[in-house]
Amino acid sequence: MKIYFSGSIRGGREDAKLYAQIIEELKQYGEVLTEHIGQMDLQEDEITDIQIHDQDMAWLTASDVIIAEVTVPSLGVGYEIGRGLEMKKPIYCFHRTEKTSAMISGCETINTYKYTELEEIKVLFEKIFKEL
Ligand code: 6K6
Repeated sequence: MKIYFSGSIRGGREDAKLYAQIIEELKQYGEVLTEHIGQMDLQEDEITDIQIHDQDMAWLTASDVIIAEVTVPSLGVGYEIGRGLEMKKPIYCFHRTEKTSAMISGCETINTYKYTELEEIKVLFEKIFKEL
């Protein structure tokens, strides 16, 4: 199972530690293609935006499922969700805010979950990956 984890980078890094914890949890279900999302010390200088986009699109295409933490609003995460939908990938979005964008929660083919604790995500992952 190839897992594409999506989380904010230039949209804001306040949840980076949480992304790392989610990625660690996801690893028991398959290969996480985007482990760098949880890195605390990002080095963006060594890679161009074109390289970032093209590599991520290749990983997105290769993935079997997309898991996105959408609490911190991010253009890149929204773009990946939209492209993933076009590719008919199963998509699961998680947010801690009361609401997330209506374009995410209002899309019937995106599975959206509100949660408060990482523990809740762990339980949801068990259910989700059993059904995939
Ligand atoms: C190097 C090491 C870690 O990150 C880098 C360079 N930057 C990016 N590398 C890989 N994917 C990226 C990078 N910047 C954005 N993305 C993709 O867009 C990720 O897959 C995220 O899910 C999403 C974040 O978008 P923004 O708009 O918040 O940056």
